Amino acid sequence: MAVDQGAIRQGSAQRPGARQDPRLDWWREARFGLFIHWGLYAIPAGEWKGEFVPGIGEWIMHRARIPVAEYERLAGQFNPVRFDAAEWVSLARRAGQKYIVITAKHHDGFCMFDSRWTDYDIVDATPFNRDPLRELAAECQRQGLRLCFYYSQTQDWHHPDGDGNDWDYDEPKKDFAGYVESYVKPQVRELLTSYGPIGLIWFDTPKRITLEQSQSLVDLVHEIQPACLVNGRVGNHIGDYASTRDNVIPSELLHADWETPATINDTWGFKKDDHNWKSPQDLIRKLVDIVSKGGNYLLNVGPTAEGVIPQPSVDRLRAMGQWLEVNGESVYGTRPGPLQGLDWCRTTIKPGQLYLHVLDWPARGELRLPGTPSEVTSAHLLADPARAALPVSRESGGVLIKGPATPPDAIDTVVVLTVD
Ligand code: FHN
Repeated sequence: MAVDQGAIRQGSAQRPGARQDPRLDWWREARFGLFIHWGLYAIPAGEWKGEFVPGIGEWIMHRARIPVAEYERLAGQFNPVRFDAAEWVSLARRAGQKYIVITAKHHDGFCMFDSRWTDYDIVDATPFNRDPLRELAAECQRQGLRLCFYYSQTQDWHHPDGDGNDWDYDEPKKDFAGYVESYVKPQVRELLTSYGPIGLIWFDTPKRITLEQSQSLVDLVHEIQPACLVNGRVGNHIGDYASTRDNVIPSELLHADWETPATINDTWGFKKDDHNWKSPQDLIRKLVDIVSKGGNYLLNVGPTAEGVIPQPSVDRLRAMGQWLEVNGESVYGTRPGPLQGLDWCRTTIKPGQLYLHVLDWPARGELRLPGTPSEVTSAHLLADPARAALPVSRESGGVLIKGPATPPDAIDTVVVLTVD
């Protein structure tokens, strides 16, 4: 099937042979990750000088054209004493997420790690004086999750030669190449040498970066940690896998390694006036939809300036974890199933098994499959510990499975079909 180019923004996943790369095995198995956007922007939380600033929270410096000297002062107030790495990692683990991607440096340029290349970081510039990435690295090791870093390689509204700030600095006078060589690369090296094994580096908004610069970042990452993946937003259609546009789920199966980065409400960084939370049903179905098309779901939380993940996010992640606790077998390590494009169901597969995700339970529990490429030898509900067999019969052009009359799971009932 043709790749939905419209949905994919950056990445090389269509590269011939890419699917054979075993470095991606853990990521293909994982299917579900936690994205964390956390930085100084959590202090204004969408409000500047008494005005609510429209748009996503972490863009407040740009949207409100806040001068560097003024924005910098937020660092003196940043003291997230309620931050608890063990709690965050445990939340992700209980949600069924297998990796965490946290903002080491977002577009505002503030470093959430102890960098020796700047004092504009959480250890040197805040009363908090702790390195949360170090604490998360230790907890991820302890609890068995992979830690990954988001790093804004092109936009840096604080650095005089970074891209994007035209209210403090004169864009044409910037030495962007110098910024990449003498700031971005040393920091990427720092991130890959100070925190143990890193699952992936998540670059973003490549904008003006050249192919040579993108390639040199990929090479640098692979030179220091060969197993570390690089997402496609490093720019210029390279990297180990592709990301769709934010919150976009492709309309059809993609023969590629890809992910959807997504929000639970409408912002990435914490915003006190964003209460537009997606329901657990919506989120679980989005996860299943993505996995059935071969992708990963990287779902975001935006902690507060105190270091607390908002309760509505916690509640939703817990609900997802409860569903995955029962149905995870039909998600982790699966590939897209043969039945695509049906409104009422999604399919995923493992060798010898086809998982039918029924979103819209049919009348009388009669599940009619319009034809599968293999012979169905038995069926049972994944949530049924007794694995009681459901009657399976052939009918013209397809298969009929007789399930319970009422939907066992209103969100997604998974029927396991054993196939030849
Ligand atoms: O500009 C960023 C945005 O703040 C956020 O980090 C998202 C996450 O995918 N990426 C960029 C916009 O696509």
